[in-house]
Amino acid sequence: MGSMGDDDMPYTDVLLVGAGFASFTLLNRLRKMGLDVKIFEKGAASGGIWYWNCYPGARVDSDTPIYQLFDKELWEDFTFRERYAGWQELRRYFKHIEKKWNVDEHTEFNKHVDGAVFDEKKHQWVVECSDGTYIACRWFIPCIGFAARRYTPPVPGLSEFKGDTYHTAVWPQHGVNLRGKRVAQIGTGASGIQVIQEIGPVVKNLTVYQRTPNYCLPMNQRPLDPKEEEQKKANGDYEKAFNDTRKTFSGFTYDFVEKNTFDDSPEDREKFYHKLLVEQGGFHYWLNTYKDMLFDQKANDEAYKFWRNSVVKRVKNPEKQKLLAPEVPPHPWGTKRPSLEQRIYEVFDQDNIEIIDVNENPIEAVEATGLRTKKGLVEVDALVLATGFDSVTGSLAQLAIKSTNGGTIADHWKDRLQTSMGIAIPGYPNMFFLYGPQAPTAFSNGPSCTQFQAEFVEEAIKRARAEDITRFEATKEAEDDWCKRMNEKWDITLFPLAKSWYSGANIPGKRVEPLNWAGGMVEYTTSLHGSLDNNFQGWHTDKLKA
Ligand code: N01
Repeated sequence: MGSMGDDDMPYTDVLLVGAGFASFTLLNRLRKMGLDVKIFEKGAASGGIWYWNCYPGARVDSDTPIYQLFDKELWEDFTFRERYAGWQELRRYFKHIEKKWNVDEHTEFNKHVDGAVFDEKKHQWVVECSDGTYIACRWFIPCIGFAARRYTPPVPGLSEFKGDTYHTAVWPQHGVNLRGKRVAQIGTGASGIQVIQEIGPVVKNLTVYQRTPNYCLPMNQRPLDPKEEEQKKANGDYEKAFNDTRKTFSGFTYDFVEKNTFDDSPEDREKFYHKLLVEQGGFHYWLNTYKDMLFDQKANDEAYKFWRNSVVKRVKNPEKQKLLAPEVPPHPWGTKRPSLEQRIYEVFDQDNIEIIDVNENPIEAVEATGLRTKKGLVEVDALVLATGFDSVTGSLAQLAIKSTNGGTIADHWKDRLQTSMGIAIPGYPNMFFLYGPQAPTAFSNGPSCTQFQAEFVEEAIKRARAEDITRFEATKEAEDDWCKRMNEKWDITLFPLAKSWYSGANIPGKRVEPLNWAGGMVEYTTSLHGSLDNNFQGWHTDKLKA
């Protein structure tokens, strides 16, 4: 960073990295305060994850109306067409925001931030981009989400494959025609399930290499009637839904019920499960269920049993039944992210689909024409890697953002993941990050989490400016306290019993620890705002000396 501190360096009050929900809501809030705000986005268009997620079937798993910014200016003249929006519609929505809020005026696309260093004399960040340019800013706010670093497992011989290889996280923007092809796919997470459901019916054959079955839930997708949605808006239903998200554990409109699993008789429990799983669909079976489901193994076993029965009824092939819904659950129900499906079990059951359990039959090698296990070589034309991300921490840790104490964020996290309230890090003054580690992030509806964090950032900057504070930094004590609370919340749940990307266990060699705040949205936002109201408790605040 040779040119740090140059007087002719471009300057902006706020630099937001990434052009998704988080940066758009911040842009609108902060420029209303008279601040000069810029967005740098490495992709060619806005949408954040919805720019990259364009694989067949990519679709969100939060329902309308809460998967959007809760701003009347935006929702009054945009109506989603389905209960769960697909990637094309989400891109249409981002275009709507761009137009309505003149986002382009503030945004540079194809602009990749590499790193940053803090100038102690000026209380500014100097940010370096991969095109060799620099910009200075008072506030530096990465909004790059939890899935900005894709993961490809070290399968031997991957580069030997002569067919086409596609990773779901960087699917070609122009699309891929897999009709009539022989396809192999590794991975059955949220992305993998959606791809299988979409391509299964059109490919010649599909071999799925599964490590862990996904406990999928019926999406109960349906088209939305525009007139009915307008009526809901007029009745105040949208505003009510947005307000409800503030009161729940995960920023959805519903929450765990105030009952334990065995408070109900077996008959009532069956009825209740049926209502959640079959009638309501979506995440109701996960987040609107008995309050002990994610804490008590026996309660969890009941939930698994009911879910398993529902799957077994849909899969006729007995071998596939065992692979998709084993009698003994490999991990407690709901401790890995369940995917929402529309017809996945019928598709899995098709004769042109084979499931290979890689625990029994590890992939020995990828060869020029296909994948080899001890069962032999499966020849394919294309290979889909639906193998996910170095989730939650990988996004920020890959950037060369220097601490004022020396080292990078990756160095700061060498011995343990540590942040203050999942929004700031000691040694990183005037920097906040949204939808990242140690926040409700992956346990929440994305727009809820980002907007509630944005409200905090807006308020913190407002108060800092009102008091001429130019250096605003989390304290070490606040960070230690948050880490302690992170572990306390996590340890009492069943989540530690799953090998999941929620805890880093999906990446060989990555330390296993809680990556997301498991204490719920309400306690989270109360902690954030409490720190400001309590005379900046947990923050060092300084002014520039004249
Ligand atoms: O990634 P994943 P994803 N050999 O990590 C498997 C959000 N999202 O891209 O479960 C064989 O979930 C791995 O196996 P295992 C959403 O929050 C949302 O699907 O670790 N298999 C797993 O099956 C989501 O949860 C939407 O044992 C290997 C898969 O690869 C998150 O992003 C859509 C392997 C990876 O699944 C991530 O989803 C898409 C190996 N060596 C994404 N290594 C919606 O809104 C890994 N796997 C719906």
